Amino acid sequence: MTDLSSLRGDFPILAREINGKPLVYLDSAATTQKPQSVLDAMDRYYTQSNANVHRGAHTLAAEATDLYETARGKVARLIGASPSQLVFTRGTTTSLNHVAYGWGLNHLSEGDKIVITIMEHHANIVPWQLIAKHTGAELVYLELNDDFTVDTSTLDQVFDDRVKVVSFSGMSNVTGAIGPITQLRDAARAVGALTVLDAAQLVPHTPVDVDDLDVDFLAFSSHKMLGPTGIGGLWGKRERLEEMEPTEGGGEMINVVERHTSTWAPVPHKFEAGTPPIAEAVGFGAAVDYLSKVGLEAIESHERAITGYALERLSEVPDLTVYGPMDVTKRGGAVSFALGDIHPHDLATILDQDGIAIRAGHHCARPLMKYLEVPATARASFYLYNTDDEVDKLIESLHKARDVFGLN
Ligand code: 7TS
Repeated sequence: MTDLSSLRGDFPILAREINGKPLVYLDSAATTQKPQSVLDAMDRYYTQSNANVHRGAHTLAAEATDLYETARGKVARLIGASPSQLVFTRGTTTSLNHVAYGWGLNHLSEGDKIVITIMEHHANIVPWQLIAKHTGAELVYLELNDDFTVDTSTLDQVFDDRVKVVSFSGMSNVTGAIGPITQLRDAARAVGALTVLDAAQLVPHTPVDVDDLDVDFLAFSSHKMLGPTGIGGLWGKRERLEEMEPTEGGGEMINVVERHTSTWAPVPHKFEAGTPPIAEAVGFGAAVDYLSKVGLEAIESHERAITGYALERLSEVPDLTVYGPMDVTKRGGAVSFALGDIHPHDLATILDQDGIAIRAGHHCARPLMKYLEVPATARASFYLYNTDDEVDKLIESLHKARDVFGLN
């Protein structure tokens, strides 16, 4: 395993105590903690260079614009993309809504099919439900295999020339299962459909190159990859972004505005109406610098090792069920589980007394919960700053919970 323990000191919050115990932060699938370099970059921006971007000729405006566009370049480079195809959005949710409303609304009609999977986050379900309602297109789900990976045995039945868009997660935020990206992309392409990849849990954890992925759109969030909230990315193939309508109108996104008509600024600005999140972009750029310095390969290898260790230790806990692949090559570091009949919220509360932060609930994936026939799960999720020692503390606390709830 790549030893990344020395970098814990870069994250000030990890020195915190919760309920008199050292914080064990196992909720990075929800949002990650931020290194000092990200906090400093944002602070520096506000103390030294704050101004609005793309307007005005004064020095600060030029500096702010330069910092904003430099950040775009950094984020684009991380995914092997051209900055001119990288739109800054509020995050994955907004990115997927841009695609649904900007592309789907104008390209789908009655009889068309939108294919998604049952393991999607609500951000990749609800926008498509709305577009299906607007256009008369049908929303079709792919289901799961026994090991929680997407069942691709039905592709021949589902994929016909009515399928126009296939939108799916690169990695489930609940089960950790990695999506069958190549298979779904090829099946989509064979029927002339486009592919939209929800990469919220992929870009932070594994090297991503848009040329290799060869999907049409890719959506991700800064706050899940050490950056601030309020910003994320939407990458798209050039022709797709060109044919996509803007979903928000206003300043920054126009070329010429007449009384009754307007023309658009070139992509990506066409999709960035209004004053953008400038300090957030700067922080996002600093987060990318940090991730690049550590290396996505090293991060992936560290997470795979710690997830493998966690799965091994969890399987020693009586009455514990893991909802997700047990094979670490088929999954990432979000590990959902149930402990006997203890409600996940009660479990999370007990663990919090030991300073351990896990998430409990439906994880914005209610259709998946229904499919798994559970109301909720407990979820521990790992990132580059987590250690085996923290896994041991989680296991110890789970044994304690068994005592408290009389499972022993
Ligand atoms: N898609 C996936 C796979 C996600 O995990 C999330 C957020 C989103 C989309 C939405 O991202 P946002 O940044 O726009 O909110 N997932 C979670 C989670 O698992 N717990 O809290 C947020």
